[in-house]
Amino acid sequence: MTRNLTVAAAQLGPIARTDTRAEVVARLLALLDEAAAAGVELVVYPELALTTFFPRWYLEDPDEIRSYYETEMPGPATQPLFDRARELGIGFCLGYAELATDAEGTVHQYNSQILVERDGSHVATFRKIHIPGHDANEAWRPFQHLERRYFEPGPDGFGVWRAFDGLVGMMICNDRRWPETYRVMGLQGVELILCGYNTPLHYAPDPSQDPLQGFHNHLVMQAGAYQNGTWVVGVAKGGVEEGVDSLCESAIIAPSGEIVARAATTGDELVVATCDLDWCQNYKGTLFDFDYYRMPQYYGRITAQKGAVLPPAPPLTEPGGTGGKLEEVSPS
Ligand code: CDT
Repeated sequence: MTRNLTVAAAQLGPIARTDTRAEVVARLLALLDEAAAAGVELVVYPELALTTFFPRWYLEDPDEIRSYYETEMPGPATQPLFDRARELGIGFCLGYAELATDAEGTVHQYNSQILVERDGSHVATFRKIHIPGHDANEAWRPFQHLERRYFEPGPDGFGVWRAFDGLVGMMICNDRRWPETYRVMGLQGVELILCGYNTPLHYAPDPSQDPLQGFHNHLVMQAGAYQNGTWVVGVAKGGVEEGVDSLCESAIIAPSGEIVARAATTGDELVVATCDLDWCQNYKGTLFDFDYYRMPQYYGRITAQKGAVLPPAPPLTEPGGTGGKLEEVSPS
């Protein structure tokens, strides 16, 4: 049995600080047209796909900060994307910075992804949960990663929606590094996880990780896919943007954990794969049959605590003891 869905990761190269929404949307439309010609049914764009990755700067002008957010989706600049996608019968997932006003009138700043069905209907808006980086200006860094200044964690958790004839979930960039992200969706039967990312190649707190960025990116998504029997689509905005080099390597990963399609360039590129959603059952119904094999009675710490709680340390010295060290034995 097969339930095939042809999906595209629509990788983007750099977006300059001066690029207008109209210029960016024209690039999104070009990828959408290419997707239509390839028979794609769902196009996944990256995180914060409408602007440059502004958290790399400590911005102080409120008007400039506000200029990076969308107050409506679609808005005037993004309406052409919604219109063309509906005409073509293609669904899409788009990352953007969102200003959302709640019922009490409080304005929230989220790092969001919208999912739109092939008929143009709104499936869901997901707001990033694991907000990385820092919130204060850290002048020692060659560039900032101020997501914790510009975004608050999404309030809704990791949902899974019936869409595209399957069960679809979303996560954004740093969310992909956390196993709980996938498992919470796995426990809702997820078959396809959509993830946009912006990952600078340089990690200032520990540059020894720089050459491993590509490895870690695929490692976490491949493990999450396999351990939960789901497809994962990871889509980069990468290349050298405003002097900062970011990872590309967008990939579509099968429930086996194998990469079935990946980007070859560091620019705008469409990566296409036909995903058999029924392949998920090979894993969900065997090795990762959660209902049969999981042992949640031993997983309480996962939600009961946040940081690690270490076992008690042995006392350094005990009367007549060695403080845990083996006594030296002199050769006889
Ligand atoms: N955008 C985003 O979430 N990027 C992070 C960088 C972490 S380093 C501050 C990522 O996980 O790729």
